[in-house]
Amino acid sequence: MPASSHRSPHTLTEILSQPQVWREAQRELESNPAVRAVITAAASQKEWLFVGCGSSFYLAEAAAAAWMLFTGRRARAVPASELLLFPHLTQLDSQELHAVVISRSGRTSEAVRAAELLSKKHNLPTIALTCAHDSDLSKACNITIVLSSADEESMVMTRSFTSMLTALLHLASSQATSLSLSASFETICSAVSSQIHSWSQQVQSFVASREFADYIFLAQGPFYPIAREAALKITEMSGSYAQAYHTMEFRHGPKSIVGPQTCLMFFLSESGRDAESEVLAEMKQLGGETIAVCNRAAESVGRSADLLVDLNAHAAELALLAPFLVPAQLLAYHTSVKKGLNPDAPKNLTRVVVLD
Ligand code: F1P
Repeated sequence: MPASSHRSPHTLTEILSQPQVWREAQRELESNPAVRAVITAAASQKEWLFVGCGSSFYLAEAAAAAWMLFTGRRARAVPASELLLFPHLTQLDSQELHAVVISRSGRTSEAVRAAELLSKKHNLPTIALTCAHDSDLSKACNITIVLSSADEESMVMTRSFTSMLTALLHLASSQATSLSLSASFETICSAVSSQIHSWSQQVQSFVASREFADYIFLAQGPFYPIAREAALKITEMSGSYAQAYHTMEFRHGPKSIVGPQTCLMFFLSESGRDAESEVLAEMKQLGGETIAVCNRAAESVGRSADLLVDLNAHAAELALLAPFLVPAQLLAYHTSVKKGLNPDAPKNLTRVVVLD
């Protein structure tokens, strides 16, 4: 397929801007007077519900997992549509429940309607997390956190996703007794800033020299929502078929798809790395093309990876969630360009889904 002559002015620029935007968004978060109220609520509320649509739902899933690991409190995530169509499945009757509704635009109809259901019908304290000022979402919530520095022109979510996730991780870590995020934050920003251009070149070369029929993203624990977002990114930007699985689950049937035209991206956690790395080695043996996204990985990981993206930063495990997404965003972008598509204007998509 001829490479496109089109170079997206927005999407790649915004992907590459993430380390700096993470710093700006963090300053914006810290300067928001509403954040103190959120931290106070985080200390008292027993159970948390994170809500979103599309990428913002996978962001909600990552935030819920990290919230439980940081705070020890129950946290879960649902797509806004489930709240609207099957509210009883979400068990909203707990008065100890605190909700966070996530929406880059603050205009997604399902997200706004879910916020209204939570705050007005169920009288639950509801926080809006968005990149837009004066949104319909903020009108439906008690507290609003805006990260306008993380907003983007691109149709798909890239830096808005990682910046809002980082903000939620910081709020969660304010409750943590043992785990700390602040010590890792600047280390992560510096490590990504110094490597992101090299990653982009390595991913572009990897994509240029191969033909893939399908894409598999594998992760465990709090990294699994990152795998789900990665699969959505390459589907949105390049119209490619992609699936996400829990790494160990992939052996139980789905691995039958693996062959030379299968691209498998592994997000290696620290907690489960040994078991996850065994799956990586097995899929390499089966003939798949493998990308390992990791941090300070053992040499054996490098031997099983056709492309190794090692952050190589002294950082807490949960601080890796946002930076691990960057190589997947770059894979999606370079695949789209190679297929002659325009990542800034993906087929069939609108920036916001507004329903009648
Ligand atoms: C949610 C969303 C995006 C998706 C596309 C359409 O937007 O579903 O996740 O990539 O842009 O909208 P938002 O509620 O976060 O603004």
